[in-house]
Amino acid sequence: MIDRTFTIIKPNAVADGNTGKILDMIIAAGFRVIGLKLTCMDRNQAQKFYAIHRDRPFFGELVDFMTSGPVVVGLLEKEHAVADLRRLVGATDPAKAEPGTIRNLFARSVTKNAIHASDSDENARCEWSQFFTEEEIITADYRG
Ligand code: IDP
Ligand code: MG
Repeated sequence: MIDRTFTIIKPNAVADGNTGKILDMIIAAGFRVIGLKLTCMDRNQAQKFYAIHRDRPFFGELVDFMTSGPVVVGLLEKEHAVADLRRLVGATDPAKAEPGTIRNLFARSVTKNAIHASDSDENARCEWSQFFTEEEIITADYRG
C-alpha cells in the first residue's frame, strides 16, 4: 500500500543552502516526489498550519520563523510514508535526533529544526491540501 506524506523544508534549511541535500536524502530513502514548490508562507498560512500549537508558548516564535523566508513544500509517496519520513527526520529537538537524521544534520535549534514531516495520514492530507491543488499533484507513473 503506497501512502503519501507531506514535508516542509523550513526557512533555516533553505537559507543554509541545504534544500538539495535534504531532497537527496528523501529520494535516496525511497520516496517519490509527486509535488514540489518553493514558496513563502504568510502569517495566516503559518497560523493555520500550526493551529494545533496555538496555545503553546513557542507559537509566536514558530510563526515568525516559518514566515521569515522561503520554504520548499513537498508531497511524497512511499509505503509507510508517514512513519518512514518521521524516522528520517528525527526528533523535534535536534539534540535528541539520531545521528544521520535530517534534523541531526541540518537543524539549528528546536524551532529552527530544518524540516516538517506529517505525523498521521489524516494530518498529511489536511497539510498538503493547504499547498497543492489536485492539478499540481503528479499522478502519472514516472521515475524520479
Ligand atoms: P514536530 O515538527 O516534530 O512534529 P511538534 O511538536 O509538532 O514537532 O512542533 C511543531 C514545531 O514547533 C517543531 O517542529 C518546532 O519547529 C517547533 N517547536 C516544537 N516544540 C518547541 C519548543 O519546545 N520550543 C520551540 N519550538 C518548538
Ligand atoms: Mg508535529
